[in-house]
Amino acid sequence: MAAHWHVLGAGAIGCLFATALHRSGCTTTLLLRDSASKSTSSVLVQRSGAITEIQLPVSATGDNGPITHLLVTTKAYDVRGAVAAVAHRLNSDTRLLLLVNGMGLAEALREDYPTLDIYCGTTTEGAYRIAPLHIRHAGTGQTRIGKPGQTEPAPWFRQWSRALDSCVWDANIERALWLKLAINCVINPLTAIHDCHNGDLARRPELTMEVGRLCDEIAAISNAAGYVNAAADLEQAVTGVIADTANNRSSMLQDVQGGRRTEIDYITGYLLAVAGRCGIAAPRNKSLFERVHNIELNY
Ligand code: KPL
Repeated sequence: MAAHWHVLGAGAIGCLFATALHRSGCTTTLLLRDSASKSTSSVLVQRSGAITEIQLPVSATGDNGPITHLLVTTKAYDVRGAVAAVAHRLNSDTRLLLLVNGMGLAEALREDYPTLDIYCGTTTEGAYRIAPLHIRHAGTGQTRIGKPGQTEPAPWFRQWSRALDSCVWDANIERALWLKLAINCVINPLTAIHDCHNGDLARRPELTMEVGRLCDEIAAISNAAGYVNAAADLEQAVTGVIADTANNRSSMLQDVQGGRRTEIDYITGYLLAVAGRCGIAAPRNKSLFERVHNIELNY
């Protein structure tokens, strides 16, 4: 029987995956802080100009039904609070899949809920929120899912591979998460600080030089932390993502433009913590970290 997924974090990625799972035959419920006594909500997904409306069941986080499969797609800084709001609905059989920016949160959740079965993922699907429960699916990407130390896919994974165009089980998910973190450490703060599209990092020579210097610094940290493969391919990987997402505004730039808190603590902040533990100096990343925090202070 298909698993029943509850989705915590009804932003762009949450709505995209909730509707994809629903279309593939899984019961998929959106968890909302306040469901206003509604039993369903319509989610609008815009693709190449066409809009599809999908009715999804909704449940208030404070309701009581047990949750067997929980997908968490909130902002990084909301993860622990959001999971705490549904903790009374979780048990030792619950599978939790964390698909958020940054790193460090799976470890935090494992400490908060030692008996919970926690998986991690990363995606390059391009989705943007236009309005509450209204998203644009701008580009198909790949989703990688795994659990540290688990080589075989989890039983529920088959549904995910059916639901998404490209979804793989990654036996070394930590490496994938680190590479994504490294890419975000370069693109997100630079675009937020310079108020530019991702593609400008390849078009403006002073920014392209800074991309190179940051990649060198992050490669040294990656090496020291044991992510040797990520270190070797980093600049190529970053340049590839800049080219593929040239017309995008990074999530951090969107947060800054919207006057919202950014995820810098979970992206560059996590990298700096690893650099500190490994005894590697990271002045360029430290400077970006401080500059993004200064922008937030001036909202
Ligand atoms: O993940 C992203 C983000 O904006 O958070 C990138 C890959 C930089 C695409 O914009």
